[in-house]
Parts: sequence; C-alpha cells; structure tokens
Amino acid sequence: MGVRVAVFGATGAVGKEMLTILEERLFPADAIHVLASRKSMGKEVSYGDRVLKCVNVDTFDFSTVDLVLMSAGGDVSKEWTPKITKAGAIVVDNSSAWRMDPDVPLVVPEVNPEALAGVTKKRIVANPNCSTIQLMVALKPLHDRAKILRVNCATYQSVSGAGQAGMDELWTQTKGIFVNDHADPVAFTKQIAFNVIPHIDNFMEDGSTREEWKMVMETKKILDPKIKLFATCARVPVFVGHSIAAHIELENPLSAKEARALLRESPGLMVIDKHEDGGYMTPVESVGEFATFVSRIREDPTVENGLALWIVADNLRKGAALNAVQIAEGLNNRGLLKRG
Ligand code: 11C
Repeated sequence: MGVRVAVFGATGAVGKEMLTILEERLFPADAIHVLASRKSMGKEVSYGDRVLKCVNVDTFDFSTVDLVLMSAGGDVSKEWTPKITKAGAIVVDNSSAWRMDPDVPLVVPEVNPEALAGVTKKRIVANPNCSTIQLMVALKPLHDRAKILRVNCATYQSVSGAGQAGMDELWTQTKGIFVNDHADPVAFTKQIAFNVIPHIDNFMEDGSTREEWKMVMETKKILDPKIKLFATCARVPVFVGHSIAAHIELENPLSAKEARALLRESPGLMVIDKHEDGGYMTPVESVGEFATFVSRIREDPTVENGLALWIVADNLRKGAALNAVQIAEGLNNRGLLKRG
C-alpha cells in the first residue's frame, strides 16, 4: 500500500516544488491532497500532468492521510502541526517552528538519516533552513575525514528564500528602475534590484540576524555541537539559487586536491572546479537541479588546516522541497509512515 499525502501550503513557491518533486521522484503516493488557506481554496496546482484543486485546510480530515508536507510558515505550523499529529499523520515541516525542539529530528538525509528514528516522539520531522542544508551536505564528508573545528561563512541568498513576494519584488523593481517608476520596498527592507542587503530575518540582541543564528544552531544539531560557526547572510538580486562562501578550519590536514576527490564521491554533491573561465557553479545554473554544487576549493594558508569552498544549490529544491521529499522517502523506507 502506498502513502496518503497532503501538501499544506501548496500554492506557495516551495509547495509547488514539493508537488513537482514528489512526481519527478515517483514518490509512492496513493493519494495527494493539496491544502491551502480559505483564501486560496479552489486555486489549481500541477502534479505531473494532473491539475489538483486546493482544499480548505479548515475542513480537511487529517485522519485520512499518513504524511503532511508542510510549507506554510512558522505560525501556521505551530497552530496546525499538533492537530495534524493528533489525527495520526506525520508532519515534515519546512518552517523554523520545531527545528530546535529536542524531541523533533532535524534532518538532511545525506548527513544524519539515523535521526529520522526520533520521529516516533512527536510525529514531526523538521526540514532545516535552506542555507544550512546545502552547507551541511558539503561539510559532512570533510568533518568525517578531517574534523571541522570552525566555519566562517558568507551567504548570497536569492529572493525566492522570501517566497513568491520576494521574487515579485525583484521583478517589479528591476523593470521599474528602467522607466523611473520607483516603488517602496515591501518584501525587503531596502531596494533589492541592483543591490545587496546584509539582512535576512529579524535582528537579535547580539547584532546577528535570526538567519545567521539558525545556521549556527542548526549546524550544531545536525552535524556536531562542537563546531563553531559564524555567518553573515546577505540577500542578492538573484531569483533562485543560494550561494555560500565557506572558510573552514580543520583539526587534521586535508589538501584541496584531497578535498576535491572526497567531495566528488560524496552523496548529493557535484564538484565543478576547473581553474579556468566559467569552471565553477553559479546560482542560475543550479535552478532545477537536485545536487549541491561545490566549486573554488582552495587551501587557506592564513589559518592552520584551512580550506575554502564555494557552495551553490537550488534553495527551493535541495534547500526546501527536495530535502523534505527525501525525508519522506527515508521515513517510508524505514516503515515509519505506518499508522500505529
Ligand atoms: C531565506 N533561508 O532565504 C530563508 C528562507 O528558516 O526556513 C527560509 C527560512 C527558514 O530567506
């Protein structure tokens, strides 16, 4: 018997990708329901060559599904997840609402799949932040081989991290600037077209943003609590695809050549690293891809056992929908989606 699935937040940028990826990866779904708030009720979304009509979440009976893939924001998740799990379904949640709950596994399937077993505690698995996910896929093999002590990174995050509204704002502003038609920023705090904004999510007391804090805390939970990480997260005028410049300090020596060979054979990664014009990955080229790409692998001679990487991934896919579907596959393969 297959899995009865609901996608909650199906009209959003990530929700639509979830449906595409479920179909692309032939997820064994017996039924797919697409759920949205009352205002999106009746809207249509694609699932392969089928068109599905959104159902109002308020009237949906969650006892009829095994799995809910949720991408509806933290507040909605906090309200709905307890009701859904009480009805017996498992929730894979894309928001930050449950990530730091010790009874909720936070999983990147290439990195800590064993944590999925913890789903039995609350029937929830949290999908990490998009920047964290691609960083974890690249760091895991290096940590296993040479032990990471510290990471200092800068992110270059696309506007789709802020959803459809972010993409619409970049598009409208870019067009507007050419015809002198300026509109005040809404989705972002400053002009994003032809600009870079060093601010994602709310500010915290120490001057970091929550996005930066998430990368620190999620890395500790997923990979190793001993890793020290510092991040500066910036929004760039790119529609889809996040990039990260990561500067890593290892306990043991690892040359750039060894790191290249190691990453090349590690799960979920593709190394594109030729020392020539265009011999590296850019976010535009990552769109629609499943892999996390690593380029510009170099030794950093300014610290002991230092290594630098340029890491790029489609934030709507590996950074969100694909990782969530991989979690669902992992749960299904382990028999953890069965109703007890
Ligand atoms: C961004 N990384 O690019 C964010 C989006 O914690 O799931 C995802 C926020 C999160 O704006």
